[in-house]
Amino acid sequence: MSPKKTNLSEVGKITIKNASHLKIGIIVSEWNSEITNALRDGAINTLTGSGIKKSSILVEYVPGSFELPIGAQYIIENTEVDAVICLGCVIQGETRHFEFICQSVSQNISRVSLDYNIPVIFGVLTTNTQEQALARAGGKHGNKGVEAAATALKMIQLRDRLFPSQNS
Ligand code: DLZ
Repeated sequence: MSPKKTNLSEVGKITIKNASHLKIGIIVSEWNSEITNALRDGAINTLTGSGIKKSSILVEYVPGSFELPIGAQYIIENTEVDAVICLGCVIQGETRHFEFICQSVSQNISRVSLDYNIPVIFGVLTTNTQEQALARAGGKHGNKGVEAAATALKMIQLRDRLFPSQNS
């Protein structure tokens, strides 16, 4: 039986303990900026809606999605963030660029997360067309930035449950 499909855009407001003490990094790819800026705004609204101060959300930019992992690593090494959200949009073109970028970004976001023991969230759209991307950046399929922010908050909740003394 297939698992129940959950659209995290519909999770609503996530209540998180000590939200006002949390710091979140957001790293945004400038490639396809109309889409990635919409993802960024969705993520910020979700975080502030859960009680995180706007001044505790650090937003930085990289040229393309390929640079998201090193951007996340720079943020982690130079700030005290509880999670980093990586936002990008890779649209299939006529060459194999798409495959190389998607593979590298997904593997390296995962690597940075495990190397630094911090949630680094994969909020990267990988679509065939710009229309499909727009539909997932505030259109009929929700906003992947909202989902990425909700995922970051859920991972922080998990950390706080499993390591309560270190993060209370
Ligand atoms: C070069 C490139 C191409 C063709 N397409 C995209 C894309 O759809 N989305 C994206 O985020 N970035 C793209 N890039 C740029 C690469 O991510 C990267 O910035 C460059 O290859 C330089 O390393």
